[in-house]
Formats: sequence, structure tokens, C-alpha cells
Amino acid sequence: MGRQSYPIDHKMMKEFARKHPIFRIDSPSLKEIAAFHEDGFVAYPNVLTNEGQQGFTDEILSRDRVVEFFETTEAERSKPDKPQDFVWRNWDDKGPWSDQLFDAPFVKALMRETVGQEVHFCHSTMHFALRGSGPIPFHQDHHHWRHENPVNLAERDKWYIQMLYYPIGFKREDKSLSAIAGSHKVAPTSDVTAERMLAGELDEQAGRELKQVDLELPPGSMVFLNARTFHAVSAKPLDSPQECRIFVNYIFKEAGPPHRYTQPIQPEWLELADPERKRLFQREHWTEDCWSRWMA
Ligand SMILES: O=C(O)CCC(=O)C(=O)O
Ligand SMILES: [Fe+2]
Repeated sequence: MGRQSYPIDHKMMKEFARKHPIFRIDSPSLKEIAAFHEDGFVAYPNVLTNEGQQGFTDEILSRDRVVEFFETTEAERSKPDKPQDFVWRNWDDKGPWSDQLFDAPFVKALMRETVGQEVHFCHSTMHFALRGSGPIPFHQDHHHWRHENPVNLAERDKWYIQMLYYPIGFKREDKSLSAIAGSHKVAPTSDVTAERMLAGELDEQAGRELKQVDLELPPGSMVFLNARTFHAVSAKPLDSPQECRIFVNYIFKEAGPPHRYTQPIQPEWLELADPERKRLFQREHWTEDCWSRWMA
């Protein structure tokens, strides 16, 4: 399927997905779901099909904004300033591979086994890190936990899930992802820090040993992450053998008030969606005053 502007005919996309599934598997195992609940994340190394890994990567690299970024980056290389990392939020210009990541059988099964039926798409992003890219310290991305607005205080126990895709993978200490296993079990008070967790001060509260897990993932991998779980990313060394690390994030939320980044859905996405996908997309998006309306 050639480069076309998105969304193209949804029936065509579905037909493509049926013939060319992006995932090797259609559902998680019980053991994986148990590990997810215990650790706050589960890694799926090489979960994309060979064709999916290649197609997804090519699709990413062929987006107009991406082509422009690399053209600019080439020009910037001869300048003294380092080129900036690339962040695309919201990445709405999908193709037939990234389109599958909304609701492939594997995605739906993961959601069904964790969140349940009341799940909404929140937003999706694309990121590139070039050599010299800095580290990201330990953090949580669950907005109901990070915003003190009464709506968020009331909604804190609802699910906020990130599906982190690494189409070309990463090596340890080369923009590698680390997570503190079990950290999702600690109450979200302001005195909780990654340092205290790693020093063992909060093990008793979590009911387990909180420990740092440093990942290394081959191309075509995904990490299914409870966004309460503390996670961090190392820097990309200047002499990294990988020129540019690619990371794509699909975020889903339990039904309820918008999160800080819950994105607007384009009308054409809804027009073309089947009923199941419509349910994923039919929710309120974030606006400056949305939380005050939810409390009224
Ligand atoms: O780059 C990654 O692997 C994860 C990045 C991250 O944690 C974030 O963007 O919030
Ligand atoms: Fe994060």
C-alpha cells in the first residue's frame, strides 16, 4: 500500500490488517498478565512480525514531518548546535501499520484483560532520539496521579496504560528504558521518590521488594506499562552505534474525565470507524476548562 493521506478507507485498512497482521500473537498469557499486575509492566521483545517491524519502521520514516525533520537534521549537523530530538504529539498521520495499533486483536486482548470493557484511546506520539540525547529521570505518566485537581484526586485509581513501541529496539545504556518493578503499588504522595524506593524505604508499603529493571530490547518490541509505574530512560552516547532511536507511544485510558493529553478525534476517524473502534474514540478530549466541568 503506497503513501496516502490518512485516514483512507477503513475497510481497506481492515483488509490489509487481516492479510498483514502487525503482531505475532493475538493475546497475552495468564503469566504475562500476572507479571504486569505484580511489576507494573511487561515487556514483549520482538512481538511484531518481521513484515510488521519493517513496514511500521518504513511507515514512520515516510511521514512528511519525519522526512522534513531528517532533512533539517542533515543541514544542522554541520552547525555547532546539536540537533533537537523529535517529538510528534499527537501523531495522527497514520498508515496501515500504525492504524492497527489502535485495536489489533493483541491490543484489544491486553485491554480486556486489564482495564476491562470501558477503555478509550487517549493519544499517540512519535519520538526520535539522536546521539547526544539526554536522559529522562524516573517519573510517572499517570495524569490523575500527577495533577491535584479534585477530578484527578477522585479518579486516581482508574487505569492509564501506555504501549511503548521500539520498532528498531535499543541496547542497554543507549537510550534504554528502566522501570522500578512494583512502584505502581506505592501511594502517590509527594514524598515518594525513586531514590527512596530504590533505597528500600517503601518496600513494606508496596508489600514487595521494589527493584530497578534495566531493559534491552530487540527490534519490533513493545512494553505494556501501567503509567503509575516509575520509569526512566538513559542518555544516548555520542558514539552510539545506533544513529537514531525510534519510540512510539499509544496511550489508553479507562472511561472517565480526560487526561491532560487526551486528544481531539478527527471527525473522519469516527465516520470511517467500525462500531468497536467508535467506542474507543467516542470520549471527551482535554481542554483548559474540562476538569472544572467534570466537577460541576
Ligand atoms: O523513551 C522511552 O522509552 C520512554 C519515554 C518516556 O518515558 C516518556 O516519554 O514519558
Ligand atoms: Fe514516561
